[in-house]
Amino acid sequence: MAFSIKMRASKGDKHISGAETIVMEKENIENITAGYIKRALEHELGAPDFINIKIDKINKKDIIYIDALPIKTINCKNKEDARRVAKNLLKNEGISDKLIEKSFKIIDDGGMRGAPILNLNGERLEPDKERGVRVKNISTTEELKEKILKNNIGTDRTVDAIAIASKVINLGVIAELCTSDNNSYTTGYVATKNGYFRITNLKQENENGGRVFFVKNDTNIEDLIYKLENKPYIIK
Ligand code: PML
Repeated sequence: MAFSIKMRASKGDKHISGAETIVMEKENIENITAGYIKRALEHELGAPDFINIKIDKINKKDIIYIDALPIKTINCKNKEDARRVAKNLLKNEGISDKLIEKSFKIIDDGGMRGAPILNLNGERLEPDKERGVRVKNISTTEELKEKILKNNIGTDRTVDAIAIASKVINLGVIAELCTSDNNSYTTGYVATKNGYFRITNLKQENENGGRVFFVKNDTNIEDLIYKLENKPYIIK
């Protein structure tokens, strides 16, 4: 048996902290959980009003192991430059200018807990348009985390995001566009089958953040959402 551990914390009605992992031994649950609670309590916005810890047993044989997408950082001097880079990466995947504009507007408007799923006609496919879809049941190996952090390939946020991006692309999502909802974190990314492209200055400080998933028109949306939320993935 393995276990999925998830933490989310909020202050007022704002989500301020979240983390999750999959552990193979039940002996590790206590330590990880304590670390997550500490992380939530020490949040820069002050202690949360609400912390939710969820621990689910999962079958080891249900876990899918995949390689992380290759990570590349593209340094851009300003937001205009960064958005042009993001746009080109998305256009290469057959996403139209109009749809790219629409997706930038969604992330810039901010305020969504999850991500909308857009098909190539620009239609929103997720049933709950307020909430969007959240990718869950993911974990990165310690080796991947170390490789990213020790070699300065990315940050803690990269470690969390590479898990999401690698899982969604593995499940057939054409591309993901993301900027951080952290005020001061301005590096965002575009993920495609060709890699995880970190793009500096994809937003300016204090602007909203968000993520969008692009899928083919013939996607089986119920199946995709079920797997995005429930299928356990370990990214190595
Ligand atoms: C990066 O790799 O540096 C970009 C990470 C964006 C993470 C978005 C978030 O904050 O959740």
